This record gives sequence, structure tokens and C-alpha cells, in this order.
Amino acid sequence: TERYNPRAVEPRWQKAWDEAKLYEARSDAPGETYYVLEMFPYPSGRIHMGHVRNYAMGDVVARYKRARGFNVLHPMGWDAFGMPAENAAMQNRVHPAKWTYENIASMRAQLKSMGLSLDWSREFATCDVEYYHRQQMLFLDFLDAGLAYRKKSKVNWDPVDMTVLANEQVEDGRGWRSGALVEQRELVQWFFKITEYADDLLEALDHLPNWPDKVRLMQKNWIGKSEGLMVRWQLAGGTAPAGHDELTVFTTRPDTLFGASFLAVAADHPLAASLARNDPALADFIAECRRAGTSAEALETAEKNGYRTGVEAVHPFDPAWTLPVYVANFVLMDYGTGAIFGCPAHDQRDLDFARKYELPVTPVVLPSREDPTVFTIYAEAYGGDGVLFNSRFLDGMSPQEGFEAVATRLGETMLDGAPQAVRKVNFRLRDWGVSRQRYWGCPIPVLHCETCGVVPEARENLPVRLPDDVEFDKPGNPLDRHPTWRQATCPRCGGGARRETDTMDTFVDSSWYFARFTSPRAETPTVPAIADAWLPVDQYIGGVEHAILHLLYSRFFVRAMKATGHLDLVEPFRGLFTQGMVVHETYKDGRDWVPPSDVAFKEVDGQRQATRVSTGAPIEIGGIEKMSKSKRNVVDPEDIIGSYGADTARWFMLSDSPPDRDVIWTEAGAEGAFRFVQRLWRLVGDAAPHLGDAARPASVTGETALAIRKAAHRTASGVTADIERLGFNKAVARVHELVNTLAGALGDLARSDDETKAAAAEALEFLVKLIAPMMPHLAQECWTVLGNEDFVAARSWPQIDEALLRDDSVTLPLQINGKKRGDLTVPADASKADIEQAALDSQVVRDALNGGQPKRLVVVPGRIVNVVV
Ligand code: ANZ
Ligand code: ZN
Repeated sequence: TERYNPRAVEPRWQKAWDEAKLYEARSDAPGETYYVLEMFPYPSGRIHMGHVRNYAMGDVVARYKRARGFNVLHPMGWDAFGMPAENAAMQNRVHPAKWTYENIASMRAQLKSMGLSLDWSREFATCDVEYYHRQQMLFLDFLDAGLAYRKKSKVNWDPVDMTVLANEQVEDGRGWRSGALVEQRELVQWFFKITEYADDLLEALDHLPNWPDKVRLMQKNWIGKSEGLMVRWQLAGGTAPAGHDELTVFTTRPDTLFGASFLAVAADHPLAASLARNDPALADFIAECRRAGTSAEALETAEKNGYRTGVEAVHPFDPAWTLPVYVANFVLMDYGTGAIFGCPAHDQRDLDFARKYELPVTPVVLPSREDPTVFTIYAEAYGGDGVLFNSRFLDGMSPQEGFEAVATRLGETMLDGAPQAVRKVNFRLRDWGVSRQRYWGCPIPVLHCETCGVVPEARENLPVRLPDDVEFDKPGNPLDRHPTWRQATCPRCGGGARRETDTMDTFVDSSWYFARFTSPRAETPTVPAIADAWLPVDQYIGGVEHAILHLLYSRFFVRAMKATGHLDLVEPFRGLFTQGMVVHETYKDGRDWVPPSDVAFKEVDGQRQATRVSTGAPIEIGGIEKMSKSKRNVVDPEDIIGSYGADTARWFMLSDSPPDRDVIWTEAGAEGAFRFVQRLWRLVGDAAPHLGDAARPASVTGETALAIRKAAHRTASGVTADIERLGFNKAVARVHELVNTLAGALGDLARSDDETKAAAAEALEFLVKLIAPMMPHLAQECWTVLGNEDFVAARSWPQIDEALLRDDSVTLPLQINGKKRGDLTVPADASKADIEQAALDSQVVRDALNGGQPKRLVVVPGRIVNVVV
């Protein structure tokens, strides 16, 4: 048999598949459907190994399901709007559209060289006007439904370039081009009302059993539901400015009220603003807080700082007890009420704050088994359960009971005709700000009319196209500077109006692309009946970095699209799988990182040593890390496919680690995979001429034939179960085993009997079908060598004969006095009594008994035999 040459074979079959339209989904979703989707790529210009891994996995599922008779939808497209195209435009004077579409063309060619079973007829890019046109339709529908609205919100403002910056353009608090300190500015911006579904988005997580637990937990924390109380504190007369008689705080721990030692408000709280008018030092403090940033992330790490205002608050349960009110940097304005009471003993932030400002630390929750007379809080707050103490009428209660007692008492206490406390559910989740002051995004289809205000563009005027003639010579949004694009006619009054120049966050584009794939050329965003037939996506595969925002936004979108009649769906993704990364060793020559292609290895005294190919210099082998440009440990899929072929790259990607873990790319591993490709090819090629037209075996009696059949059927059964569970590495291991078995059993096929030849024919057919999802080109080439003229990808999955899976004997560990002393092989259907007898007859037991009787004989069928002597 000649060596297998992937470079010749792979393109030939790719072309044949394309011409046969082999992987196109049957359009109106007839039959039993299966929708498998990998997160679509950003067209950066080249695919990387992470893509190869992601798409190889998805392709196994798609091909497998197709072989199982499903009408499979496996589409591909491009998440094509976003900053990098605009950055490229600014740096290299190339139009974002040109840059993007050229990148798409090269990445498409690269993906095609992987031999993925994609339905390319459905391809689109989110920057295609046909796509963003439909997104504008959705926007208008959301607007009508009250799911899109405008409000003031903060943006990153670069005071030197005089422009709004995307978060990615802010590096260490500075503008990426100007280096100027970025300020927060308020702008009126567009929002999607994701909070409308906060409860539903949370609840529904419980009904997604095929999602990783960690992703569900991340979503849950992001939504962040907390049940608490809004408590009104009276401010002591004479200490607070006019108009501020009380301060409402949000707390989830009213049970700790007797451990309170201060109150604090956010720098942006109205009380702080009032006080600052007559207190320059406070005004400075507030300005400083703003400069440092008030995002939750910024506050998490910043040192706790406060300013004592002189205002005093009266404890709700004791008119004689007053507490100081601070302005503090760790209180967020946009959560709860922007005000808290601090209980240092049971909240770490409050404790850090109290230590710094020497405020009392009174524990009020006593952990079980602690002595109330000596229990003390040192550097760590106690957040756990226990019994309330130091808490007057709450003493002896559990925290939950204390919560209820406080809620009831303060709920019944009236202040100016309203209860002093009310229950309140708060969410961490905020509405989704979708405005971006950028060019390369979907224009928000609204107009600003001097007479009518904000007016949606008329539907018949859609799409609002991005103008092509834009300049990137200055920072900022080119749409704002365009000479004519902004001028429009108000669809309501016919007067002059100004176009909205904000475009949509690119997360909007990726929040519904999976639905668009079901009818990618439709005039409307979806064709509801078709969308409903395909959706939800049965298996979604992608990186865990999208575990929160992208998935949450998509979950919001299906709800909003349902509310506006575009589909009827509860959740977008029935199954979710997050794959691990592709990592690689790093290499260093002095202070330079060296790419793997410039490194050669040798073995010296059993030690692996590396030298630099170009210079001969010795090289230090560094840690195994995520492939990155900065460490230069990137392996280019194109090189790998060029030298070994796509099947080898796919096979190695799938073989080495469980798919949710990181996989270490090594040259040796790739070579090993390539050798396996050759071996399998030889096995099939050498056997093919001797199979004759052996009929499929009905039943076999010969030992060799039976062994071959059993190996084939067991492998098929195991691989089936593995793929169903996405355990690709296990499936690969089983195929290796089968190839080993067959290599031994088929060695003398020319002289074998017909029965063995028939069994071999069947086993090879199985083998080819089992590798087809992972190595489709090799499988197809083998299939042809086996005398077939059709596509193996169009054939059905191996039919497994259950009878061949059953073992006719089992081997049980044989213990004497609880220690393993040997094995006992018995017929699979042996009774307990049979096993006992077999044990007693065995040499080890007879030796141990030395003619005597066992004290006890324990038989657990299928598991173990223990003889007590
Ligand atoms: C008193 C208390 C005592 C609290 C205690 C906690 C522990 P979650 O679960 O995230 O909702 N808080 C309320 N509003 C805040 C704001 N705007 N900025 C910063 N912190 C705020 O957390 C609710 C708790 O976070 C609230 O309960 C409040 O502190 C604080 F032993 O009240 B707690
Ligand atoms: Zn008007």
C-alpha cells in the first residue's frame, strides 16, 4: 500500500463534498432535526488552534448525528463588527469593510481546508447589510415593546483625543492612543431591558441540565438576586442638611442591626452632594473617588476610604443610639439605595473600614461551639451561621429568624405614615447598554427631530446603511463627522432630523445569529415556524470566556424575540459545552521568546535539551502556557494542515485530553497522530484486496471471526456512548485499540476462511465509519478502497449487535482474608453457587485452606469473591 498523502486526498474530497452539497441541511427542517453550533469566529484574519479544536469537536457531533439519521444543521458565519477593524483602519488606512471581508475570505479558505461538514450555503457576516438590516427591524420591535429605551449613562472619555473609548481601548485607565487619563462622562445612551427578565433568566437556569454547572453558577452570580430590607434611618436633628431627614439603606442582613457601627453613602449619593456644597474637603474626596472609577471591579480591589461627614443617624431600635455617617468609596451608587449600614464583625469590607477608622466591632452572630464571653473578631469577619447575641430582643434566634423578626417589627413601625422597613429584592444585573460611539457596528435606526424628539426610522426606510465614505484620520466616531449621512427626514412630521450616530454593541450581533441561521436569507429576521422547528440549538460549543455575557444576552434575546413574535422559544441553547484551551511549551533564548518552529530538541543523559535552529544557541524550555503572540508559542494551523493534513490535526486535538480540559500541543503528538493515520491506511489497504465479496456475517462460529466481530461491535458501542457524552478522547482511545486488535487478527487474511474475511470486512467498515466524524478525509479514502463509490458521510452509523457485546466470561478478583490473591474467571451467567464452587476449586484457595474448611465465603456476583480462612 502506498503512503497516504493528505495533501492530495483532502482537497479532492473537499471539492467533491462541496459539489454534492453533502452537508446542506434540508431547508424547512423536515425529519428529526439536530442543530449543532460552534461559537462563530471573529474574522481576525487567521484561524488559530483554539478554532481548530472548537470546530473539530462540533464537526464530530454534526457528522455523528447525520450518520444517526438526523437532519443536521451545522452552519458557519462571522462575528464581523467591532473595534479591531476600526483600529486597523486608523493604523493602516484600510477601510474596515475591506479589512473585514478580506479576513473572512482567508479564514473561510482555512476553515474549508479543515474539511468541516458545514452548510456553507447559510453563511453570513454580521456586517452584511442583509443581516444588520434585520437587526434594525428587531431593534424597532424591541423599542415598540418597551424593551429598548434611552437613559443617561457613563462612558470612557479621552480628554485629549476628545472621543469616547470602548473598554478595550482603555489600558490601565489611560486612552490607548493618547495615553491620557480616561474620564467618566455621562451620555444619553440606548439600553435593552434585560432586567425585565432577571427572575426568569435566573429560574430557567435550573432547567438547563446539559449546561456545565460552573457556567450556570457564573450566570447566577452575575444576575445576583438578593432578598433584603430597605431600612429608613432618621438623621439626628441639626447634623444633616435641609431636606435630608432620613437615609434609606439596603441590607440583606437586618439580623445584624445591633452590630452596626456606622452608615456610609456612595460618593454620588445626593446626601454627599448636598454636604459637599459647604465642605470643600468632602468635594475633593468625592472627586478623588470618581477619578479612581466607581465600577464594581475597581472597588473590589481599591483600599477602603471614607470621609466622616458629621451627620449622625439614629438606630431604628434605640432613639438614644446614634451612628456616624460616612461617604465611602466602596459603596456603589447604582446598587440598592447607594447607602449601607456597616456591621464590621460580619462583613469583611465593613471590617476593613472599621479598623482603618477605629470604629467599634461588635459580633452579633455567635458561631456554634464558641463561648459568647470570649468570642472575638480579629482580621476576618464572620459571615457564617450561628446564634444571635449582643442583640437584645433578637438574642437566641438564628440569623433567618432575626431577619424575619426585624422585618416584622420595622414593617409595623410607622414613620410619617409609611413603614420604617420594607422587603426588597435586588438584582446585581443591570440593563444592557448597547450604544457604542463607533463606526463599525449596526446603526441604531432612530432619528432625532427637533419637533418630535426621538423617532424610530420608518420600517420602509430600513436598512439604515453605514456610509462607505468615511475617514479614520481623526479619533472619534466618523459617523459624527460625515458631511451628509446624519441629515434625514423625520418620518413623523416630515421635517429635518438628525440620525442617531451610535451603533450597537457587537454583543447584539451575536445574540441572535443562531436564529438567523435557520432562515438566513429571509426578509424578516426569522421565519417563526422554521426557527421553532430548528431551535433550540441542541449542542452549542465554545470557550468559557463567553460563559456570562454572550450567553446571557442570547438568553435575553430569545425572550425579547418571543415577546415580539419572532420565535417561540424558552432557551436558545439546550446543550452547552465549554472546551479547554490549546496550550504549548514556551522557549526562551536569553530574554527573547523563541517560536517552536525555531527550536530543535535532543536527548542528553535522559534530559530533553533544546537549541535554537537559526543560531545554534541553547534554549531554556519554559512553562506550558496558552498560545499567545507575546510568548511566541503559537502553532499555526495552516502549517500543521500543510505538513500533516487536516485529519491529523483534528485527530490529535481530539485525542489527548478530555475536551473540557486544556490540551498541550506538541510536535511529537502531531507526529504520533500522523503515524496512526498511516497505520490505519495500511491496515485497510492491505486487507482490502482479500475481503472478496464476503457477505455480511449472519452468525459466526470460528474463534478468530468471532473475536474480530466482538472487537468491532464493542468498539462501535463504546465510541457511540463516548460521542454522545462528548468524550472524544475516549472514543479516540477505543479506535486505537481496535486498530491494534485488527492489525493482529487480519495479518494472514489472504489464507483465512470466508467467515473470517466476512468478519474482517464488517470490522473495517465499522472502523471507517467510526473514524469518519473525526478524520473525514481518511475515512472517505478508505471507504473508496473498500470498494464503495458513494460518500461514507452519507451512510448510516454502524448497526450494533447487542449479543456481541455480552461477555461470555467474567473475571473476578479473588481475595483471601480481604487481600487479593488471584483472579477467578467464570462464565458470565454463573450462579452464586457456581462461583463458590469455582473459588473452592481454585489452586490459591485450596493452598490457603490446606484441606480445611473456609470460615466464610463471600460472593458478590460481578464484583468480588472473598474467602475467610
Ligand atoms: C448590613 C450587612 C451586614 C450587610 C452584614 C452584609 C453583611 P448583596 O448580597 O450583594 O445584595 N450593600 C448594599 N448596598 C450596597 C451598595 N450600594 N454598595 C456596596 N455595598 C452595598 O449584598 C447586600 C449587602 O451589601 C447589604 O447587606 C449591604 O451590607 C451591602 F453582616 O447590610 B449589608
Ligand atoms: Zn418630527
